[in-house]
Amino acid sequence: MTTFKSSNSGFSTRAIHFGYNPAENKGALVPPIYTSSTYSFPDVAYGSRCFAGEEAGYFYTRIANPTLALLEGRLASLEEGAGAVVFGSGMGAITATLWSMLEQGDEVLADMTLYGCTYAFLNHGLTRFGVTVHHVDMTDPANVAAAIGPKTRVVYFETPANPNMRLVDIAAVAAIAHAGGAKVVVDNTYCTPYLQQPLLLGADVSVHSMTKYLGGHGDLTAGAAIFSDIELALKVRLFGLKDMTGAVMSAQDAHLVMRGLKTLTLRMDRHCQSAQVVAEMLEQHGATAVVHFPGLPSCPQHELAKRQMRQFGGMVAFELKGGLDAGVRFMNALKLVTRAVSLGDAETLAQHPASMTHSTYTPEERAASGIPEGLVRLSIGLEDIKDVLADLHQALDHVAV
Ligand code: 4LM
Repeated sequence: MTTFKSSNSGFSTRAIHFGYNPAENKGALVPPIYTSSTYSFPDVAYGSRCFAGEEAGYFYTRIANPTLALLEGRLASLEEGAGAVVFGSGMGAITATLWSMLEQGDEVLADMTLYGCTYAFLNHGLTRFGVTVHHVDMTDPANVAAAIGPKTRVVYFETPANPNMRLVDIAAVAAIAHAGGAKVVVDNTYCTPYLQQPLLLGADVSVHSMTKYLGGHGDLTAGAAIFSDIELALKVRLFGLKDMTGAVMSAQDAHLVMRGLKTLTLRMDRHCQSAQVVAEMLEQHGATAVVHFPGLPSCPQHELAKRQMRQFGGMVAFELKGGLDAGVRFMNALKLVTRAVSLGDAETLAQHPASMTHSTYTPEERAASGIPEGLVRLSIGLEDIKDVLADLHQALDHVAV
């Protein structure tokens, strides 16, 4: 693959240019979108060699496509991986990766807090196929050391975790996992490669929902897995993607993600800046009981966040003193801030994890996972901060009456 303006360039430069040379594409500034699902073979022998993996050519888009390959190269470069595979959704990336890494009888050690559908896949999906899943509180790496066993193949976590913003020390947990013979998969969706680089801290795989910040505009669903080991990347492509899930990404969406990547650093800087302002306002407001944001000095993991993240992200979670009832009244009073799931869009979004993104847990499981029923989650967008603050204030006033 062409690595024009490649490895020595800065992050933003690679996000815009990596792997593409207009001179090789009739001068086109924007890479072409290859919509072809299939590819012609000059003769049978060539096609056979492609299928046997002896020839690197394209033959069917569910396995590889030039537009997807450009995005994959760019993502691997941004997170310093050996390779990447893209998918039709974040759940496609997570399921294809784990299907490829696990066999019947294996065990997964997962953090206690995970995005609802990941939790469901682990506990209601993989367990039906002879994989055992244990959850521990990974905010303390000692819990990982205590729970890891000879059958643990994968240690899995999100940091910050969706929705309660708890952090996991990637380097510490990766060292423990590797000493125990397990591989580490980190969901880096909340941070993006710009804010956090799990592979450089020792993780083996970094998974993303590109539906969020990487796409950045709420107009596509996509996922990615970035690998430190190219052999594992190949296995996930040829088994997890091709045979197990078929969760292929569309070339048009790959084009949109690459368009989003061009402004990733600018958008993330703004998301992070505004989220800090919102978190500080909420913490000082009399109606809130607790605010979860790693950029607050009051956050018990603030020092870890400073060490592991470039900035503190665009997500804020909080509980009101009035609990669930107050949270519902607050959300219903919002005018500019949009009541919607998902995150990382230009629009500021508010959602209620217990009844929406984390309704795949039972109430008892939510309680054990540190997800309070009254928790409200905000994805801070790119609007003028004064307008976001004004809307949050008027909704908080509504709760007070
Ligand atoms: C949400 N999240 O939270 P796709 N990993 C993380 C996520 O937050 C999500 C996925 C994977 C939300 C969706 C409704 C940390 C999704 C799954 O939706 O399959 O691209 O990503 O609001």
